[in-house]
Amino acid sequence: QVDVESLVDVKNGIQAKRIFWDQQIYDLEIEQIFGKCWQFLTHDSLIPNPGDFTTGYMAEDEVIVTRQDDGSVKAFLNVCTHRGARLVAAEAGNARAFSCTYHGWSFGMDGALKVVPMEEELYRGSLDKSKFGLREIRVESYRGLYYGNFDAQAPSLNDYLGDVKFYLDIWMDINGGIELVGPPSRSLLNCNWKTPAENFVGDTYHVGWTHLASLMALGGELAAIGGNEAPPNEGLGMQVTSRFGHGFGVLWDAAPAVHAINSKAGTLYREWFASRKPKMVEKLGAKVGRIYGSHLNGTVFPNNSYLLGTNTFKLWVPRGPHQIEVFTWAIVEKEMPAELKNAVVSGMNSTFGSAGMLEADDSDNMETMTQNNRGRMTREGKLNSQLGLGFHKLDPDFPGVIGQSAIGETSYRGFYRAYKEIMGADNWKAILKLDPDAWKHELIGQ
Ligand code: UNU
Ligand code: FES
Ligand code: FE
Repeated sequence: QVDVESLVDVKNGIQAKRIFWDQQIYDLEIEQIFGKCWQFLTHDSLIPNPGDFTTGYMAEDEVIVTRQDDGSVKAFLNVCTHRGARLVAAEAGNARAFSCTYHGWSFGMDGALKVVPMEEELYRGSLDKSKFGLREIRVESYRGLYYGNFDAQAPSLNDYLGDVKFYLDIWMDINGGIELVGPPSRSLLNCNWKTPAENFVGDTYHVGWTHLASLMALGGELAAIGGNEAPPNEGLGMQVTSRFGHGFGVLWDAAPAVHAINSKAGTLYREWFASRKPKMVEKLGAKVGRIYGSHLNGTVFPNNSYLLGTNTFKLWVPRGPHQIEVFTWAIVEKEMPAELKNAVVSGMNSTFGSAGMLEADDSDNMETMTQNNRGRMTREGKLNSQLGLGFHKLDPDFPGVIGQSAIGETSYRGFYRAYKEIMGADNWKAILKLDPDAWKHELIGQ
């Protein structure tokens, strides 16, 4: 039995260290978080045509996502309804039907059970095929991104994204939108899924320290913060958090600042932002339009993270409490010329791909944060996310709760506030009954 109340102290910015370790907490997360929240599946650009499919995971459940003849997208458990073997082994492809490797039951792209070998002769009319279609999963999309949800009562994806849609639109909706470039690289890390999710939601503190050597070697402007010789000035950035835990950090005007100043990719990328930015400013005003061309690090709760500027798109798939499988795609803007798209993809791979320099920098921290909880004294400990506590504001131009500095833990606190609420709730109805502004007061403490 998990005492959810004891896991997170919202007011004081404290979490129990055992959230990275205990099997019972993990089991409750599978029910409460992954059983109720929207989980990333795929993007339009990865399954453009009827019959296209991709396979993946919603937490530990294996899923297939298929493009229908009418252009819509459906998702199913990737599990044969006969004796339960995995249905599709391929990672992606185009198909008219899926046949199980075990006895050959075959399903259409719409999930219906179509063909049962020797059905007449063996079942003699006794099998009701209409009752053995694939188990369908609720799917909704936002700006070409598809997410799945196991809970019919969950709010729409639109309502779930809430305040962060405003910010996602700045890079997903204006101009031609984005594409994800696959197939995703996949790698195993021996860490709890929340260690990278919280890092991407709000950790700019580590950038100049953990990534010192990589930033210097890469030779972009961000090398200037390497070593943390002085705190960044107040104007360097901000953090944002929202009701259901989604959040991000901003480094103003620093989108391409990881990439070498005089490299071909760096030059193309800087020119791209310089040419597109004026349109954004015209549309959104100077204050909001500045988000475009800034470096963003964010997480869509619970386990879907992204970096804009470094253009990595991540899914941290849990594999028990102490391991994840990382899926990494690259983000490109649709209207970028092919040469720039290629440069962005290769820049992403050298920074945040499976063998990327910054990915490797982070991995050791994620793994020790998890594995040192083998120690019984260690896991009795606490985690501190008090940076910038009390230094929040509401801003009429920026939805959500704003942390007023580039380096702070406002979006950590927002992430864990939502985590606690969803972990402890009987169902979505109970969560949605709450005053829709109560979360802000809880975070800001007034
Ligand atoms: O590691 C990160 N989250 C990061 C790296 C953030 C901004 C720039 C580079
Ligand atoms: Fe942050 Fe040690 S200084 S985990
Ligand atoms: Fe990092």
